[in-house]
Amino acid sequence: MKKIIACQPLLISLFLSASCFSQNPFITSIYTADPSAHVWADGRLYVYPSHDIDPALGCDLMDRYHVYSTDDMVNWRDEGEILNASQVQWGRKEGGFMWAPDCACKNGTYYFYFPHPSETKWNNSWKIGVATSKKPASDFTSVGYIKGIDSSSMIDPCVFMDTDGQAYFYFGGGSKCAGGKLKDNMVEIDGPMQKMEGLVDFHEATWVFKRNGIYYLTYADNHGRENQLRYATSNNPLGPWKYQGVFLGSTDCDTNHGSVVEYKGKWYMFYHNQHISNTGHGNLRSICVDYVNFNDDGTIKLIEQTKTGPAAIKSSKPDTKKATRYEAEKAELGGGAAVNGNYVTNLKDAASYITFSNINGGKKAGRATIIIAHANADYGRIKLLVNGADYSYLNAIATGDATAFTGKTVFTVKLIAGNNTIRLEGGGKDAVNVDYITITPLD
Ligand code: FUB
Repeated sequence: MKKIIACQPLLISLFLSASCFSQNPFITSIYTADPSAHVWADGRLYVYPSHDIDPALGCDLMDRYHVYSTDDMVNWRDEGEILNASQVQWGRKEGGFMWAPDCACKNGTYYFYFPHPSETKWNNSWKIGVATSKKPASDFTSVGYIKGIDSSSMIDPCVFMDTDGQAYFYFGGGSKCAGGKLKDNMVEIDGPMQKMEGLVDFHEATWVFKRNGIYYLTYADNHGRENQLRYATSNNPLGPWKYQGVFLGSTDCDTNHGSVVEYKGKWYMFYHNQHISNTGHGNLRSICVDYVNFNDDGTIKLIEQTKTGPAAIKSSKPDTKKATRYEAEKAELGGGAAVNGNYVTNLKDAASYITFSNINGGKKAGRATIIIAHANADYGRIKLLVNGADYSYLNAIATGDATAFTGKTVFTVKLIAGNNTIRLEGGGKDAVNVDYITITPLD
């Protein structure tokens, strides 16, 4: 078996989309759900979703969060993993159950709020954890949880920052929704939490935003096996709320969960469906985005769920960075993976692998984005290991033909300084052919 790797520096766009539309789902390399979107002071829009782990076991195995950002609504940057259940000191010892999160920013500190149980009996021990960072999408440290709130089924935190700088905290599940003020430290509730009055058929997934002086509270209902999103309005961030109806129909998942945000003059709805996994009501979900349109009286028109997604808006500066390309056919191969001309064929069974053993991490450890260029007729999966750390499965979306190398699976990891090893293993779905990988430092 050969063990030679070719390195060749090149300048590429990190995020590959040549389309004028984002396409839905817009994140395809891993499964993501429950997107909370925010625009921060650097002018980028950040999405904080939860991460469905493949193969799914209900929502039990969800144990980490990735973040994505954009400045044009089409080219999305994978910012990498920001928190793992193993880093939550007070968390359930078995891990898992890192459900729908949210993020807020106050005085230059980013506060990441995430629901997670503290006990094996997860459903009675929910807490809302907090992790903080000086950056929007990296270097988060778990700092504890919000004290003194209900632990039974109370999930899905949402933090809304009003225009006067007051932060409000909401959460809810199991048909109960509560809200209250946050103290300036952003980790303690100021006064009692209040039941949100006026919501009809509330299930979970609270999101609050403000437009033209009207407060909106959106939430998932209990509709059949496929929840819808409903909303209510108020002239007060803590209600009482006036019920307004359904504004996002079922997306074909059991669950529904989303956020509404304004970016560069347009309003967007982030939500999830299961169009990639197509497992029928499954827990392998993918995040999508479409326009939100309002009527003159402030009510929301029913969201049109599209395959194209929104159009690109002008980017402030092109996101180009220096990438290094490593040819797959020059890496170490085994278990059925074999060279075919200038690419590697048959990455399929768990035993098959491609090992790139001299990936250059540069002078300083940091985040780097891996792009795997692949071709496969049907849906494939690739297991990714970096320096032995198992990132589990990435999706290799079908390119329609086993020689059409249009597939780009994008994923951000942490590399150490100097030499790194990246190993791709078969994922047991359709055979994947790999042409090359590129590595682009992010930090
Ligand atoms: O993703 C896990 C859970 O499913 C979320 O917390 C709920 O809102 C539902 O989407």
